[in-house]
Amino acid sequence: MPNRITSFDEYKREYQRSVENPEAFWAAKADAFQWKQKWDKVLEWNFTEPDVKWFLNGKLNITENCLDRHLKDKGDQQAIIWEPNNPDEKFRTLTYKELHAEVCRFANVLKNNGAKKGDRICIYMPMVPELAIAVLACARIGAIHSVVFGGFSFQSLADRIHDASCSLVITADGGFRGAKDIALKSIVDEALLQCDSVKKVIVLKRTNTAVIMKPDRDLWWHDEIQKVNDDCAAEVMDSEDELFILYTSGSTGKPKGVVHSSGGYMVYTAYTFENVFQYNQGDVYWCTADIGWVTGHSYLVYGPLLCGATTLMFEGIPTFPDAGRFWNVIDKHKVNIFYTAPTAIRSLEAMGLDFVKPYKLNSLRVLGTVGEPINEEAWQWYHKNIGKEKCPIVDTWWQTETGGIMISPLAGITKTKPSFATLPLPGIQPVLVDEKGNEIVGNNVEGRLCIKFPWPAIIRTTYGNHQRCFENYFSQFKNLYFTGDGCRRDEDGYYRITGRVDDVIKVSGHLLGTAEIENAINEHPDIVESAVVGFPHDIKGWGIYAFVIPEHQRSDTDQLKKEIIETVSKYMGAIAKPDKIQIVKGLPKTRSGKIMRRILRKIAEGEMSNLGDTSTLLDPSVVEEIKTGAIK
Ligand code: 7RM
Repeated sequence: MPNRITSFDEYKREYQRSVENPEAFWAAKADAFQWKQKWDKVLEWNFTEPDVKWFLNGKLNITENCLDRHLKDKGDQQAIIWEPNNPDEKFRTLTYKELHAEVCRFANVLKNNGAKKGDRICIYMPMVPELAIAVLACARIGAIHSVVFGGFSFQSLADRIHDASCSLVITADGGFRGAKDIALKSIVDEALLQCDSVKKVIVLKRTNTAVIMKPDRDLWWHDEIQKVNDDCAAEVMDSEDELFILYTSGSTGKPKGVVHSSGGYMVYTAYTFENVFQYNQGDVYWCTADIGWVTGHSYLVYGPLLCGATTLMFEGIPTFPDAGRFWNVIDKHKVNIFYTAPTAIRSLEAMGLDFVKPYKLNSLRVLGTVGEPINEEAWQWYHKNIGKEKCPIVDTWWQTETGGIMISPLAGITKTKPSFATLPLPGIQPVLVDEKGNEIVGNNVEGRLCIKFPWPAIIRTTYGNHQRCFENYFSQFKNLYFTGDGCRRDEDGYYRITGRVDDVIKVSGHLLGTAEIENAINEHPDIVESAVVGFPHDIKGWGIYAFVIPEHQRSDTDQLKKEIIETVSKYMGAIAKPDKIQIVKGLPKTRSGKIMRRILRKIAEGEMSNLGDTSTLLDPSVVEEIKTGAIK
């Protein structure tokens, strides 16, 4: 493998090269792929508009690199191992040859239904192989996929379909998750009452849930697939042609469509996959993320397939049929590399070691985490009980907007330190700045984490609104990409991400905007105003604390709280349900009417005595009332 780093000295040399001559560095990495036409310039960029282009005028199709390129040598190797929700159902495998054929067939289905290059296609599916096939089929024909996590509600789905004017939706009758069966198609039906851009809906049969098929619009996957063959030439894509949109929460009430392009994303996800996990040919690799999140895009589908890996896809949840399921699947499929979220580790730790003991876990070689800071205790538990003190843990820091892993150990190469993401990958130039944007140099310092030079998978725009991309990420600090995270650099130059410094919270590793949750709460007819903040939560990392003002006094407060939770589920999805709801008469506001969230955060954290400066409060008595009623 020409791109493989094998020692720490080599990492240091590669890092040095990547900073001194980024263009030569990335051109060498890109050379390993199949291009239909080579690029004529490696990089053009400014962070002021922003405008970043990689591998200019290069032509490619990412699916040829994920699939066709591997057919000769590993056509019969497993590309995907699929483990169903219910362990009694038989697992499925798809070789590279089979996956290639399925992707081509479904790409032809899309074409038959009018889809073409540049169209936006929404995918709202359970974690079955057809989800990966649908994603790749879009990429095959140059349609831009927008995957929406199957746990989002009809309203979240409608907003996302509408924002990108999707012409087609791919879904399933339903999806299995643990003991539940989610009726996806009926959620799509409800969403589409608000979206007239959608001309066709393709429905996979998975749960046999009864569905209503709308004539002229809705089609069964199994019928459509009968009408096509498996021959489908890959569309020629420019490096900078859009590959996908993925919505992510921000400080405003409306999620943004993060746009990634083809060439740079391909080079970066493959390079980081191979190096961070030190993937060896033949290894079975398992990333537990849903494809509805960026981790599933980059490290379940694209990164592994680009590297010719065997990637395991799991339909279920960690606690079904019991809390030993992850460990059971690891033994069953002899998983070598396991990548999951700290929140999952903490919740399984809380269930006790009896669920771990029956399993050998001796196939494991590398462990990884992603999504939020991992506390030292959870790290040690994972290291000792799952890795048997033999497997390096890669704590990978990155974002939807970065496309791929940015700061992380290389497994077995970088010396790890619990709760540290450690060092930047080659090509990544992190800087810490103070509130004014002055760079904080040296070690043993803390600041806001920014990146000062582009990498190939950097966000290109926010769909339909480039100004928003600038404002969100490039306007705070001149000529820097701002991550929204706080960060410490210790005496060894190691990075430790301390958490968000803006109005978004990471709940069980999922990014949620507080304003978005407030909007959902305010949909309840009896609520006039609300304010949402995070509070530290043992398992989820952060929990959701909502302060709500009802329009009139209601004596049935428990019922009201229940309705608020239902409203949030309905408008956003179950992941955004508040953990604590406090009914209040007023919110702490400044004279200009701004809610002082700083005060609410302190109260939610239980720090009543030290609320900081409250002199600008319009009505200090409000704070006293909130303090008295605070929920422990
Ligand atoms: C991949 C993903 C991004 C935010 C990011 C951080 C937090 C992610 C880590 C982490 C500490 C980590 N994309 N985050 N990984 N914090 N250590 N290893 O999660 O767009 O959904 O979220 O997640 O706050 O800014 S994301």
